[in-house]
Amino acid sequence: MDSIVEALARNATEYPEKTALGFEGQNFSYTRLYRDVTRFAAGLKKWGLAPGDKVALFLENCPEFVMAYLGTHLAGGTVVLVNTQYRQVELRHILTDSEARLVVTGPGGCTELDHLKADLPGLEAMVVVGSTNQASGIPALDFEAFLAEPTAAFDFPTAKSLAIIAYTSGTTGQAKGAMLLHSNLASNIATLTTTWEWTAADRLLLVLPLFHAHGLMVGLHGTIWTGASAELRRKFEAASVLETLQQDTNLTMFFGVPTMYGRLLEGAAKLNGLPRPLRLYVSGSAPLSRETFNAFEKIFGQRILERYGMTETIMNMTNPYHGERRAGTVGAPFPGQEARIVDVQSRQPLPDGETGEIEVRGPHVFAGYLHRPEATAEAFDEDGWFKTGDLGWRSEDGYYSINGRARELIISGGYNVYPREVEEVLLQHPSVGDVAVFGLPHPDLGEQVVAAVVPAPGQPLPSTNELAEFCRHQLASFKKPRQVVLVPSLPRNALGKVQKHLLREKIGGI
Ligand code: MLC
Ligand code: AMP
Repeated sequence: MDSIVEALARNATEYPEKTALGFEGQNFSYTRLYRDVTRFAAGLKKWGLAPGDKVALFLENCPEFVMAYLGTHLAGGTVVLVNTQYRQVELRHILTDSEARLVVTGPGGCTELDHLKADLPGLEAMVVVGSTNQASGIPALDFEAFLAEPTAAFDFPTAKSLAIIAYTSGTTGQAKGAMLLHSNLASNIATLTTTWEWTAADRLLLVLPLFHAHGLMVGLHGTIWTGASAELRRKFEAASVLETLQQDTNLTMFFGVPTMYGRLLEGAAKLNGLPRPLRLYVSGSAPLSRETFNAFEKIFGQRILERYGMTETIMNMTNPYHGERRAGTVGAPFPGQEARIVDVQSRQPLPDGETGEIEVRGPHVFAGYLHRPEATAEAFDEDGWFKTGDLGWRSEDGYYSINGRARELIISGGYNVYPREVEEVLLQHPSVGDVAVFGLPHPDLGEQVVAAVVPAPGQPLPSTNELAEFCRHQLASFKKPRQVVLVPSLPRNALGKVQKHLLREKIGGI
């Protein structure tokens, strides 16, 4: 099986009436979902999509997301994933860089994109889920009306064709499009589903956003691959998840980021009765604290399985399904994939117990960054090892732990924030003379975005609210600083580089 959409087609034959997706009271059987996917693919063909063309999804969780995602693959297109919180800066860059011809979005996205019309000459149309009451701008097509009846059978995508472009930032502040092939998606989900013993009998509560790897390439792909079911939610809400955990007796799995587990624990303290244990609770995308792991076991009666992934590599490592799930570790590489720890300078492998950079290799690793051969070359060594930028070590009995990052990255509630991108926006504010952005611990989000600001001479002093609002107009709102500290100057080393560890010490006391 070379692609997820091929697995869907197979399951439409094998389990025609079985529910693939549930969403707000609607049920999509495998037959119905495959038919809708085919109709979206036919709509794309009719519209004029050529193989290899890019279709961006700027859409919150809903069945239409799944139809457009798999329909694009069936039509031979490539999907560009766009976080629905992204605003002008991110949208302008991603939609231009990816050369997307079409965007599938909702009414909110439609308005947001209309403002950018002049900057997006390559964007030919929007397919809108919901009302399309826009005044002017980029042509908007109604999702239902866009669907068409196929006139001929589709070929499934080939293993080496481009399935997804997923943007992930770097030290430069400009996000790079990670190119994932169908073979990356298929090989990773094959080893993951086998390892976690995911079968057609499973039912997943899927509350993670589908526009990132965790929700899409684990939650949705695993469901379709195995012929299982998923109850899809528009978004995560602790109270409604807890209610479902108590009431839906067919549920077998839940996947979340650590912030979600923290909120479930808070909510469970107020519950009458305990949530039902599931077959599998998985956490990833950010470090799960030992406290949360232990408290969850105490209250939910289950040890969370922590795994480690990345946009460029999908899922790298997992704690064992059988055997010890060890708190504070991410387990070992999935079968068929490799990992090692190397010295950051010499790039030589290190012995167990020593901290270095984690490198990974295998069929799950992406094909490179779109239009960026230099960044791609830098990310790999000559033997094909991919440099993750995560620091970690391996125990003698083979468990990996992540204990730092070689690159500047803040992970807030499972979303990545690259300081440079926020700094570039803040520097445009007239009251900001100089700025350094970094992360500090936060009880709910894991880390929060903090800005140390040197006020510009002769300008009014900026406040946290004012700078947060300034960012919100241009960037995803989760990137805005939650704390702004005014400082007379930034500590710099002899080379002029800001010493953020000193700011973290001074401002955060760590
Ligand atoms: C939302 N907000 C956040 C935030 N999420 N602020 C900081 N960090 C976050 N993660 C802000 C919004 O901007 C908004 O601000 C306010 O909180 C309310 O928005 P909301 O949408 O109602 O928030 P909430 O429901 O509380 O969202 C929290 C969350 C969400 C944890 C449910 O962040 C989430 O779904 N995180 C999952 C991310 C994820 O899937 N990551 C996987 C990446 S893949 P304002 O000011 O506008 O009101 C990957 C690879 C791997 O990393 O290994 O998996
Ligand atoms: P992204 O680029 O959004 O895919 O984020 C990937 C990054 O999330 C990784 O490089 C890690 O830094 C982090 N990450 C993912 N899973 C874990 C985990 N279980 N523990 C610690 N960090 C993690």
